[in-house]
Amino acid sequence: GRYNVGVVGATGLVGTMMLSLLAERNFPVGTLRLFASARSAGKTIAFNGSDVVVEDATTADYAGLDVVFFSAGGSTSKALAEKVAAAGAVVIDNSSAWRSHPEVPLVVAEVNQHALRQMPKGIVANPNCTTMAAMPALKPLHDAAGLVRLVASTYQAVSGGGVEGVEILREQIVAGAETCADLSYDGSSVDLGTPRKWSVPIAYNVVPLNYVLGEDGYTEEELKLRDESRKILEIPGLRVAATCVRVPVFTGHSIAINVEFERPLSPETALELLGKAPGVVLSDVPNPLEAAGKDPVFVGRVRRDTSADNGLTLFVANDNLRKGAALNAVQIAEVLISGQF
Ligand code: A2P
Ligand code: 11C
Repeated sequence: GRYNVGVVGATGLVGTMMLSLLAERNFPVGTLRLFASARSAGKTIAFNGSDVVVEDATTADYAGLDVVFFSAGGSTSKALAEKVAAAGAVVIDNSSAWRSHPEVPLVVAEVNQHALRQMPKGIVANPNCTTMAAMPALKPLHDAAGLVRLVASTYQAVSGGGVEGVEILREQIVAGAETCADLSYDGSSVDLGTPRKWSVPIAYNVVPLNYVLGEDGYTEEELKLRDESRKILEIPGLRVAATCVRVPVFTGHSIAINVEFERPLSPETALELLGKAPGVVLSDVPNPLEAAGKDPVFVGRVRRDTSADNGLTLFVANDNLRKGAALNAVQIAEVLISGQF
């Protein structure tokens, strides 16, 4: 059969990627409807050769849709997801709005499809792009040795911050292009303009305070990594400490990961497990340019963490718009329509 599909946030980076992937993966789309803010209502977006008119998400009538993807921020999902589910669609939500709700499964396609068996609200949540990059690699290691502690230091691309994040990095790179080598001696020697979105420039720099603070001095992004990892891997007591850093990369979130297990796990065994893990590709030097535009999580630098008992350290890189967001959402839809989970 064919499915009537909606995309809320269709003008955004993730929404645009969802449309590409629906086409690329030949998802059986019947009618496609696109939604965004009132600012975009009336614009047209091409899909499979025809132009689709963007509707105002707030005032639209959602009747007749089977699957609706949301990627228009947490407040839009909080306001609209239940209404859209009540109109009869399964909602696949890419925002943080529903991830911690006990009646909403939080699903990584390769890791915990079985969680889709219980979705009483008709809403399924897609993890944060940072969490997503780690899960396909950590799951087989956890199954083998019992994960107890995770330390993650991230290198996150600006496209995780949407259209605006990409534009800010581009502007600042261009502003500094001619004279950037002067920064070797003095970090204030090049005028990169007034910082926007982040409190300090992102070009030629790194930003270790990516989001607003939550509890204990951790940012919301860092707490998401903790809470989402616990829920997806089903390890409620998992000890997690994360430092989430924005770096001047356009697409591709990378993470330096240190993990501790209940039982010993050698780097050789870990590599063997990772080599056959779905959604994982081994790489000698996993990096965001390798990952951008590709589906898998690239994993490498696997070695013993000599500072811990039963510890390993590894490095992962993944396209934050594809697997990190749109791809996993489309994969969830594919699993749901297959009925096999
Ligand atoms: P719009 O383009 O009309 O602002 P990104 O994070 O990549 O910038 O994309 C955000 C997406 O969320 C866009 O499609 C944007 O639409 C949409 N969006 C933002 N605010 C709202 C809102 N209040 N209602 C519906 N869609 C929204
Ligand atoms: C970032 N991970 O890179 C964020 C974007 O909870 O879905 C996605 C935020 C979220 O900025």
